[in-house]
Amino acid sequence: MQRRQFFSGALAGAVASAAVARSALAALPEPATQTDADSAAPWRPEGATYNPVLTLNGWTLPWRMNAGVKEFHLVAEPVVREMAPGMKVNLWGYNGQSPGPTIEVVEGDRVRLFVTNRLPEHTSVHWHGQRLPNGMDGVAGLTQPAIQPGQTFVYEFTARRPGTFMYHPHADEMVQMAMGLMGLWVTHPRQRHPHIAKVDRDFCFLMAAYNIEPGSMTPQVSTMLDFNLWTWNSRVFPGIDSLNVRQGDRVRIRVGNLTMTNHPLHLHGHEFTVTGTDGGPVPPSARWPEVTTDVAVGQVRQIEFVADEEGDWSLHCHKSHHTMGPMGHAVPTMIGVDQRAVLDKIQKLVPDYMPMGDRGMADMGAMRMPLPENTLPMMTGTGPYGPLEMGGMFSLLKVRRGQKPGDYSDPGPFNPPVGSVAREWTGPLPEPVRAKGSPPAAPAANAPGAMHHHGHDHGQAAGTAGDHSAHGAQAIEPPASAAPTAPEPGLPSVRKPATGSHVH
Ligand SMILES: [Cu+2]
Repeated sequence: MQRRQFFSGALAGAVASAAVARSALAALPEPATQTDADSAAPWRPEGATYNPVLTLNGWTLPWRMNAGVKEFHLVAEPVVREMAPGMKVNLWGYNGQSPGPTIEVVEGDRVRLFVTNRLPEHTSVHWHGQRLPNGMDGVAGLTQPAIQPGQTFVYEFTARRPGTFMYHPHADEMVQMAMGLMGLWVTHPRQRHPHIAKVDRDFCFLMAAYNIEPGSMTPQVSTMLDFNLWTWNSRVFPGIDSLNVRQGDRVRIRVGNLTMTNHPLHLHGHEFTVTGTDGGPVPPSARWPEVTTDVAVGQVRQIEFVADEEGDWSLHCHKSHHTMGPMGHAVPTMIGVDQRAVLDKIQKLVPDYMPMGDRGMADMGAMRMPLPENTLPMMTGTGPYGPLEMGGMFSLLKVRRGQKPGDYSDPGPFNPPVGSVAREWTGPLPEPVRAKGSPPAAPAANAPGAMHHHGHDHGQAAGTAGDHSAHGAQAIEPPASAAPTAPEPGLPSVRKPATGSHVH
């Protein structure tokens, strides 16, 4: 689907009547816009020698070349962003979308950026992380007058450093960023750089947080800390596109943080290194392996790895309330509380009251609770095996052997090899090792794994025949090598991983 109005089209039509009719704006490139929330295919301008980035649920802003200068036109304006199917919000963005389009150039490029303000208040654009003349730094009041509504300003500088940067207003900043006014900037190295690897896939996204009352459509702009929507490119799970790669690809993910808190970004199934920040490439001697890296406020992190394990691997913020939807606040802890006794009384006062949370909150993932209009559930999403119970900053790295080079399309759910999926076990079990002095918990009435262990004869301590008849019919017999073995006598009951034991 063609979602963009490319400048290539505008260039070809420069002498067409439409351009004449717009003579008042003849000096300005036509502003390209985008409202579709799908990830646009990477944009490779003719003659480009770099591998372009894919902006998750976003796009790259086309430029026009004018006497050796790359000209961009950003329009700051109110936009409607679909955060996930079922929720649309009023934000401020650039060129039809929040965040704005990614600006993608090459080290040494001369760039000219026209910024038109169609917001109801003044603004400016700060080019976060760039080397530039002080007067191009975009701090309203300090380095330039603010851009008043209706005005167009021009910024011009040379993209001197390769790396990942951001752009955002430096005028009424708290309000304008709380409304989603921001974007990413990628400068590719002009030549082979000793600290910048060639990658097969290059993804980027920007983290933003919003506070939108359930049932409403516009962020509360005076919020300082208590945000309830944790977004990547102003999208939340399950509205965030997956990162689809070919097995063996070297993958780079560039992440900027313009929220008001840090986000420990965690990738499953692979180790990565941080190869760059908004300060530039990290020398290889200063890198170390991680599976989680913190992206603090106002920072950019580039992570890189070889995607050598097939599967659907979670990529998410490790703050668990950041992988939840907007209903996450003000839910009392009810674990272990039997609400049945008071339910009648509560429902007399609050007829819609639903008892929940007494066994944890996973019920929320499956429950179809009545929600205010335009509000996403707190925990949502469904995988091949059931509800995912996620929201917010969560997506998938999909690694597939059969993914074609350069093909970014979603390959669908992973089809794991037979026998490689965790499954219910109803055979004999080793006695669980317990902390000394803790009383055994009463088995939950609905827990199929409730154990009936007596004595210490591990070989025969399995559930009774009754257990097997209750839920053993569909049990999968594991391969012989996977059969649990009794701990060897004489070994300590708590073992360190170094012993090679598999008691977890
Ligand atoms: Cu987070």
